[in-house]
Amino acid sequence: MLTVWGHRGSPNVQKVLWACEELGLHYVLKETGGAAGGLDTSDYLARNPNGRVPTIEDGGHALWESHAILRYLAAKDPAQRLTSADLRSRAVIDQWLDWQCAHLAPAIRALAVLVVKPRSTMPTAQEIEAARSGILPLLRLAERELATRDYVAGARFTIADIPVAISYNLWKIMEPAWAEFPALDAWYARIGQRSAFKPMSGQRRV
Ligand SMILES: N[C@@H](CCC(=O)N[C@@H](CS)C(=O)NCC(=O)O)C(=O)O
Repeated sequence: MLTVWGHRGSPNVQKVLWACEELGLHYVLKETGGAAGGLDTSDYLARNPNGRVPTIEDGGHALWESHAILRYLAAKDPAQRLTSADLRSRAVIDQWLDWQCAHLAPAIRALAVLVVKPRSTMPTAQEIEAARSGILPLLRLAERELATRDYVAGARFTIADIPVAISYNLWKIMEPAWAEFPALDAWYARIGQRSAFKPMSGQRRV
């Protein structure tokens, strides 16, 4: 049995829960972080010295960092449904996982701290424009790529789709009227058909 520590409001936890659902894994979610707290206990820090969620434990082996967890779960699946046994195809999946983590997620977060997270002051129009200008080139890149294929890393759904979709969901929550990305919207609608998408259902969706 797999144990996941985290809470459903966390985008990084959502990635892991979504992958578990895709793979049909039985797991227990131990509510941690967010309103549940518990990230600073010695028990939790022994499993995850970084003190963040998600963390998993599988057969006594603890692992943290959401993308490391996605890679682990996908690689462990004998059928390799969410990854590829082919070295180059797997490297492309890794490329998009790293792109989301290094570029897209920080850009989205920069806007979220202005318009979603509680703040004592209203953000200025210039602050919002600056944050948008960090996101839009990245989404335009993704738009061009997704105009050429059905999924982020190729012709089928893989773990590369999960973080990008979670970031795109946050973008759509923050900018619901933005209509510049038809290929991204079509891909997101395609992904929304997946029954394993339900870990996201605690979040507002487009
Ligand atoms: N790079 C880490 C980031 C982990 C992270 O920052 N998690 C956030 C939630 S998304 C967290 O633990 N925040 C404290 C909390 O939720 O209480 C990962 O991908 O797992």
